[in-house]
Amino acid sequence: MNSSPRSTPASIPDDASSGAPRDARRPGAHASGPHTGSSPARPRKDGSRPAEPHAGRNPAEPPASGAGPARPHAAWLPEAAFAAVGRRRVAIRGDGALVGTVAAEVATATATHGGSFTRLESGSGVFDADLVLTIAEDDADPQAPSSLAAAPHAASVDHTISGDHAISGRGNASTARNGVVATDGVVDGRDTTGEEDDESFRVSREDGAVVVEAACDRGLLYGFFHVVRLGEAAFSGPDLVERHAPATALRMLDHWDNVAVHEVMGQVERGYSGGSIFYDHGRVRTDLSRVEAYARLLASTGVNRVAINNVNVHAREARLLTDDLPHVARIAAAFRPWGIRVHLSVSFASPITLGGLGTSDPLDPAVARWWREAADRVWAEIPDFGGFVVKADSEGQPGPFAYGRDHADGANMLAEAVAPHGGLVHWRAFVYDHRQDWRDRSTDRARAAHDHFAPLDGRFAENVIVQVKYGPMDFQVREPVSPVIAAMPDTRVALELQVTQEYTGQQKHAVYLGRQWSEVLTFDFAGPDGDRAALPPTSVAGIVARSGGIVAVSNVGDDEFWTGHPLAQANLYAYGRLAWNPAADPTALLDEWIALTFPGAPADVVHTLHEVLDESWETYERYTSPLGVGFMVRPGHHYGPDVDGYEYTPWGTYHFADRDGIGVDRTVATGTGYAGLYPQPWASVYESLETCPDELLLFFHHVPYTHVLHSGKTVIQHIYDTHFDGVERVERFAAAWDGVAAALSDDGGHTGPGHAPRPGDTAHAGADTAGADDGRAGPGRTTPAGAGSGARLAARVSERLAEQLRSAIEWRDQVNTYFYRKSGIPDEQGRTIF
Ligand code: GCW
Repeated sequence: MNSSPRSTPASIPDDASSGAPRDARRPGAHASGPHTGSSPARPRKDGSRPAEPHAGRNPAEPPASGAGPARPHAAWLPEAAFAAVGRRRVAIRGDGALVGTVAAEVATATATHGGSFTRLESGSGVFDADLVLTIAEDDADPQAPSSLAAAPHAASVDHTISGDHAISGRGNASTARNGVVATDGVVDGRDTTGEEDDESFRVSREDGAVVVEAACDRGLLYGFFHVVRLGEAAFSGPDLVERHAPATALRMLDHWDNVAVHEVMGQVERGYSGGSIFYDHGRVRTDLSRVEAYARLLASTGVNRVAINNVNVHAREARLLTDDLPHVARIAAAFRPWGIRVHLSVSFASPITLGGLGTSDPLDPAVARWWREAADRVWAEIPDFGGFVVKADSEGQPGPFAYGRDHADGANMLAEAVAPHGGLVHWRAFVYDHRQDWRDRSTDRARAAHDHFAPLDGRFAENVIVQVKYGPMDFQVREPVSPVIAAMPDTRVALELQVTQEYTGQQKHAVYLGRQWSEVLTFDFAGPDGDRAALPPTSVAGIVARSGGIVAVSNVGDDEFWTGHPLAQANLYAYGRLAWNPAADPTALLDEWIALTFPGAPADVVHTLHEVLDESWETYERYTSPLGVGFMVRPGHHYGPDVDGYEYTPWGTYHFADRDGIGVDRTVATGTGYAGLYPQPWASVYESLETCPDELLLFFHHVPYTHVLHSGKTVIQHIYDTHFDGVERVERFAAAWDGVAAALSDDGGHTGPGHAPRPGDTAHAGADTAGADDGRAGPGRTTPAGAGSGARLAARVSERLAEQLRSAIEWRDQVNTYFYRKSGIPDEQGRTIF
């Protein structure tokens, strides 16, 4: 059993330097509000439409006057990604704030690419357009294109989370000829918390004309981006009817951004992408256009909640809850047009530090009153505020333990304060003793969250969500899925992932995490034999989607490319898409990201991007800590190898390597008993050496170096082989990138920030010639304004790959040498070990 952590502040030495240059400070312009509409333009002979004047502008785009080189990269929403929609006659009908957002997007796209758009009055009946985006109307004419759909939730859906596949023959009455219904995954076919607006939408295509219909404006926004993602494919192929809905109502990103630059952790704790988009050296930024651009990117992937400050709430940050509320309101206003609600991380000691009370005891009526009044003030300022995120009694953060109370006492007191406003409390389960004695073999950090939280199941208030990291330790490259997720059936449980690559290469290494998250989400507590793609209620996705949702720590900063490593954008993209549809194929999502971000890129560039990223998670695993044992990183900043870095520290992260063997005995029979925290059959699967999967062997067992894995290799030979192979893979990635970098460098268009067409910008003008919209500056084309961003992106990736290779070699040599010296067993292949 773990003792309660003490509440002295954690001091984490950190000599990490930020992974990205700090020069990316010039934000782009932002959308100027809903477009008022225009009439459809007459088609040209080639089917395209002439451009029209417009008022809207994509927030990631620079002002027309042109900005310096540090304009934020357009990421997966460059202008060219809107070509298919922008070339068409688009009609929008309906009310709601977010309909205005969609209208502004369509106005920009059609003006750029030569289409047209019309904003229709509610009630207008038949209209002629290639794409209709409409809010469902109760009295609609059943024959009109806009009323192809009945109520979006009318389709019956299995009691499972379904993947993004079409379910034949289950559609409701429809005029479409080949009626099919697709769902991205709705549990029981309904919004599972009842708290959100209906976010679903229905898409139908008849003779190439597409209708997107949604009950609410949020659904229309998601439906619009769905069509953008599909590009031309949205308008071709057989007629169909599909319904799409998110698997879970709560799809959230947490920021670990500090308002003041923390002396150890900097502006963004575990941030590898420059400064914060919200704060700058003690202030909330005045110019939030970068936040608006970010909100737009997130909305296009389906994220709908953002917590804007670090869960380690220091003195300056605590005041976001009080003095800074007007600024928080400004941030909320930047997110609002994109359907995203803002949350704050709060300090449990706020009644003392901000309120001047003598205590923050959750059972003290004065404390409860202080929180109620604080919540009232927040919601008075921000009526759609989301709620509070709390890290309590963890790594030095204050919490209820100081008063002999437990986590349910603490969370429920806050829950009561926010309940009148429909607010949520995200209470983190990342609680362990970070002051343990390495000599004490009975304390197991992996058990801690379960030991603290499972006994509290059923005691948390309705609006408390217990937020659980995917693994029992701390975002390692490989961990078993946390047993806490299945241990609290009467509690709303959210899954927490880490998009910021703290332990996975810090955005210096190209590591696509979509495959890891997919493995976690599809893990079935009922056993290994189920159909992973079906995501039953016993799967991680099935459990969290029901009521808790999915949360991740963001990887974004004020860097030109948003994420330091430009290819780390793929992680942010895949996170949003997987939170919407946990059954999605992560490799397909990667390809989707590549296609959107590098539209029109030559095949070898596309191929290389795929090669570098697709199995990069497994590659990183190969050259770092083996077989699930974890850590072996430099303490404090967590970058680079240090096999014994944590071995004698109080943090509880050990590998126990000696001359004979390695690994942590977490069995029930002879170890810490952690394996027994899983339901059957997993408890037995992990308990037994015969059945424990190789990749988790050292997490669950201490074995001799000569232990033979299921793969047929000994543990020691596996360590050598994977480390040599991991480096060879990175060498191949770097060489492949070198081969295509020039293709990107020649080309400012498709990788650069989107920009409005300007006279002389022939690569974009008109965009009505096949291929012209890809922005490639080939022979005879004028290099578009913004040229050079492709070169900068290529150079940034090259520089990062060089560092990845250097670091991977260091990992390989330190890990191999360490285990060769410990074990004395040579490499079968006689390769160089030091
Ligand atoms: O992974 C650890 C990080 C801390 C972080 C903590 C947490 C915000 O090293 O920097 O603190 O997890 O999740 O609270």
